[in-house]
Amino acid sequence: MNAPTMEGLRLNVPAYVKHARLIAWVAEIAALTEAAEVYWCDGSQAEYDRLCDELVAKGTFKRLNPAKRANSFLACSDPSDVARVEDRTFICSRTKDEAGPTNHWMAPDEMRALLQTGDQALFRGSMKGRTMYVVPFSMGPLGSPIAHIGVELSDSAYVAVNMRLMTRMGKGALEVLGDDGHFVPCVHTVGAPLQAGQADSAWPCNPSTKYIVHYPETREIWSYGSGYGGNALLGKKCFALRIASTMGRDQGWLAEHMLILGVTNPQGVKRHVAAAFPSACGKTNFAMLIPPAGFEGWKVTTIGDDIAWIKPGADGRLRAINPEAGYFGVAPGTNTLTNPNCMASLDRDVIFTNVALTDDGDVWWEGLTAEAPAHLIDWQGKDWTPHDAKVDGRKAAHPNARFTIAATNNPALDAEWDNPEGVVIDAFIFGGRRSTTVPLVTQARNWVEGVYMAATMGSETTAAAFGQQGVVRRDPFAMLPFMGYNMSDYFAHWLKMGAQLGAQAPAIFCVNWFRKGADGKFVWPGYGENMRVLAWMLDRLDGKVEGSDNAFGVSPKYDEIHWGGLPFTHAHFETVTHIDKADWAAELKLHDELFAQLALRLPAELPATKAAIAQRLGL
Ligand code: SAT
Ligand code: MN
Repeated sequence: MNAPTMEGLRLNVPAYVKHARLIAWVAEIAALTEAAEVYWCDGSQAEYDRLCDELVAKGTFKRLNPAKRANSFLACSDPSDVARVEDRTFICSRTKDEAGPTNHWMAPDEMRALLQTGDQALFRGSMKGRTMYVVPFSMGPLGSPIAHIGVELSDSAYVAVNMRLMTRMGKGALEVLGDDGHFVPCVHTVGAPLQAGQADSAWPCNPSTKYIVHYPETREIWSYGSGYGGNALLGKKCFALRIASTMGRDQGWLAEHMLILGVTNPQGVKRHVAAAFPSACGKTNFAMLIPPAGFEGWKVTTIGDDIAWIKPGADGRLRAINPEAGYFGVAPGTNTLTNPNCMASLDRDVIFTNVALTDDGDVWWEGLTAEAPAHLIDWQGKDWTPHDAKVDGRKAAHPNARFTIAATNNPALDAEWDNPEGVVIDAFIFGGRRSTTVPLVTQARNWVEGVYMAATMGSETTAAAFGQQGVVRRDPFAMLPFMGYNMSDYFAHWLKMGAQLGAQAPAIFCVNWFRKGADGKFVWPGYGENMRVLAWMLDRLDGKVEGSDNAFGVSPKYDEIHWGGLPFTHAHFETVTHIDKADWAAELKLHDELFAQLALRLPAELPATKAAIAQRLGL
């Protein structure tokens, strides 16, 4: 039953593919899944255009009005398939302890029986009637010493075209792989086999059964039943975070849920920072920030908007690359005020997913314009008018609607974004979405305090994942949904990296753009105005400002922030920076809960840091 039989199936291996192990694996998966056809992606523009045309013909894509948005498409998903499915995500390490208490775990053999080897295994025959696309990709600049190669086998052409925008996909990646290179095998099926003569749906998926599975020891990914985002574009969260985090632990580097940006001052001095925020907390906006009035001559440039791979260089300093080559960003809320660079990036060559369609063949989402168009087709294909929003709050675009674009669309793209050596990281920033408690910005006094801040980070949940929204959950390092191993071991890995870096270690800051006033409204204006906080951090690196010591680190004095052009009073400042003793007493209890959950392998430095904070608060 396990032996792959190749009767009747041609593998269509292109002449340039010489990697015997790769070919054998493709044959094995094609046999297991009973794919009707195998197609090897070369990553060319002609191939992309052809696959997009096919997706239009199938009804998965609508071509947008080229006069409005050249070469762009809209896909609308099945209503059951709109976000990452965290409760269906598994880390199948040898033991449960290695996955840790924050991950779902199943024994590898048990999972393999369920997916691959059992008589009723889900992948058996799962690609019937479908083409299996072989999608080779490089995470990181081709040939970079920080980059790694993956190959995704997927029965979704939507995945293939998205992967071309999101990664360095095709022949180039295979060239790097050579005839014996290591690659991370990624198997993906929408889990909707077609019987002979059965009509396909526009968004095939399995509405009831989904599995997003990682085997950290063998570095494999198996994804079943979803066609959406991080569930299906396996280079992203599955490889670049969950599998790569374990590679980083074993090999002495970091795979982080971080944007990377460059910031250049008017004197031409450039710094780089990497910043971690949970999904849908404005990482893309921060990475594309346009400095506000009062910051003439400053420039912010994007290296990455979601993921960073970071390794110590020969000089002992940390160097980072963006393993991705595109952005899969949240559309709702994006507009010419919140993110002008992003809007410019969306002019052409975009794949939109789950936004609304306008009557003139363009797209719309909540927050794009102050007033909604009089009529739209919503993301579920239904007529929509502003009246619908008033009556029952029905949204035209799904709150987790996305755009996919190549990084090269971004007018603020950093000149070094494709540099195989990466960029030197001067500072790390950690930020959650918190209406209360956490100040606008604080700097950790040392690496251990910084690791504490990152480890205990909390955030209010968003639509990026299935489940209740707006509840605070601990999201250590913004990695909770993306950790490939035991969270406590990950904290220990960070502490060890810091000890090795010594004086070369980047500074660590904690930020919160989301504090609300008594009226329930955000107090800090955010977006481009975040430049003011960024500038204070750079001043700290340069030793230009002393800040003021508090229980939780070092925060700016009011006068240390450049306020020019922004009416932000002392009272406003107090609202977003105030450290309230009662709030913090409650907060530290929540840190305790996290530490209790992670107690088994928790590094002693963390409870010790908590005790020091409690003492400073006089608790
Ligand atoms: O995981 S996705 O790529 O779908 C988006 C996210 O959660 O950041
Ligand atoms: Mn993300």
